[in-house]
Amino acid sequence: MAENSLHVVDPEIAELIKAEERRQADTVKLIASENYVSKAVLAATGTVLTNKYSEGYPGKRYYEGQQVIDQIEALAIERAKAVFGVNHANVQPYSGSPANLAIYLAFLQPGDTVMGMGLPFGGHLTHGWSVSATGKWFNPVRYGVRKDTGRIDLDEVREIALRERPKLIFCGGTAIPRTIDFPAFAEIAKEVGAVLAADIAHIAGLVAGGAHPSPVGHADVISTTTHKTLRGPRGAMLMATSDEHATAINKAVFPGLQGGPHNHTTAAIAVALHEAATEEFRDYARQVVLNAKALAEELISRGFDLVSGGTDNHLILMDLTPKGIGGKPAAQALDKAGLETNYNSVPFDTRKPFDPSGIRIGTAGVTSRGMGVAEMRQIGAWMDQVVSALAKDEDEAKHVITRVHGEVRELTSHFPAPGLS
Ligand code: DSN
Repeated sequence: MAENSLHVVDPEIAELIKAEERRQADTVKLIASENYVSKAVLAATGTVLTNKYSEGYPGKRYYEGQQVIDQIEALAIERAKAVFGVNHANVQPYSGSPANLAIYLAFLQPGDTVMGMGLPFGGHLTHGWSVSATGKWFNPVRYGVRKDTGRIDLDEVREIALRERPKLIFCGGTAIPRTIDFPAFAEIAKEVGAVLAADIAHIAGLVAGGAHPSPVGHADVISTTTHKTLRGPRGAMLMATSDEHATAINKAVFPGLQGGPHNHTTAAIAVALHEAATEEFRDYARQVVLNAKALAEELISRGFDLVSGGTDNHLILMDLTPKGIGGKPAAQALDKAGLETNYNSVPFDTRKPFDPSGIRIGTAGVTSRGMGVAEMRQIGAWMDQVVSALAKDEDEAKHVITRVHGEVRELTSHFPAPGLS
């Protein structure tokens, strides 16, 4: 009803949402952890399901009135099990960090040792980084990548694990451009008696779509957000194969860490998983990787220094040091030109995290818009033009940014983003 519409009730917020929609439509989204969800996922998110409390799990709740919610959550769980080939799924974690915290609560005591990839090497805060509760309340030990290859050295990981005897090992992270060797991590975890957690937040859509090996059968628990390459709402899931691990995880999520699940998000996760089970999604996942490889090749041909020399997945991490410019000013200039990335530390970075040497790029969003290899080559050229101009001269950079911004808007007008009107 018109009198209840957002525009009437709160025109200020309505206008801001419209402005953000316009911004998203006009921008080339290259943030590796973002995507565009479908109209169906958006529709499920904005529903009356937000009105309902459902502490507990399907069939065992602490509030009445769960006749419908139980069916929605059960459907989301079944779809997660089918898409990822797991025996158990918990679709309630509010997002990736709470999901990972639940793993600690399930398997560790405060002070126990956790091993994860260091944040500047591509790990996540919750893998035991010092500023995170996981680094303060547990004993973190870290692995990184080799300086010469930019890749994880599994011999080094094994050495650290044998020395430190962690109870929990995380593999996966937020800025890893290469395939994660789940079987090798599983062997190391088994050797030291650790629980292996695969954090596939970034690559979940690629795993679901068959474009990255699956951790199933190797990792004891799998953690993922649902909104990155998987293209669902802001949320998370935890998955396990064994009953024992699943029971520990379920108890940790509720009542260990969380209260009522966000039922509107659960429904949207179910919709996203329904979409992820299609052949169309498999094509998308394959294209995400092809696009990342094409963009990486273009950038390398233009003299950019890519960590590990390229990519196997959706993600590119570049060190801008050879271009004579920091990651932050580069990301800011690219954003002004309509190319949205984030500044990021690179392995062995000598600069601070708030002003690091690199930028991180991802191809999930552009692939969801239907862009392909030709567009990736164009985007690589634009990035080069903006960064090179910025490194040379501020005035010249202004002209280049204005020109590229116009060209970006022309390109985006031919590739409507899913979910946007
Ligand atoms: N913030 C996410 C990312 O951008 O990778 C990780 O939590």
